[in-house]
Amino acid sequence: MSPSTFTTMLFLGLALTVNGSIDHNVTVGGSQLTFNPSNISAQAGDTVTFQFMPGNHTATQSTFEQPCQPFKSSSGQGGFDSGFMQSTYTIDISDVTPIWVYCKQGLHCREGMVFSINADVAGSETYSAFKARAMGGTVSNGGAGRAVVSCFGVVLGLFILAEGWML
Ligand SMILES: [Cu+2]
Repeated sequence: MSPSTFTTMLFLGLALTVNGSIDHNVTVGGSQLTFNPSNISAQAGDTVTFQFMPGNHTATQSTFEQPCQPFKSSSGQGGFDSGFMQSTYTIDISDVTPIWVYCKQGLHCREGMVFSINADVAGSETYSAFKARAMGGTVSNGGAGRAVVSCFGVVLGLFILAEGWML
């Protein structure tokens, strides 16, 4: 590998292991309720290491359909769950199937504390669609009400602003 490639990889925070796989570092929490970076692509053989900041966060696998619920396969098998962590937690990537992750602490998921691996770049199942779903934007059971209320708030705000200009 050329020195510039190596420098670029250091810049991206990627660590190349001896067998050519990459360990992706993801910071969980900190000054904001986020995973940082919030969406990555990873290859089979790579690992993802979550580094937990103080605040009792988790990295818990979910599904695109239910971002804030723990993953359960059709056969009833659960996904990974770091539990409430203070240090690091590493998962192995076995293929490029999208992996959806959230923080199960309090309302963190509803506030957008979600993460994805190999989400669609375009199309319906993107990271931003997943995050919107987590925050209730496209969910019909209860989430829609919140979106309507905030939309109403914006309209009301604009109306008050317009009134202010006219006076
Ligand atoms: Cu959290």
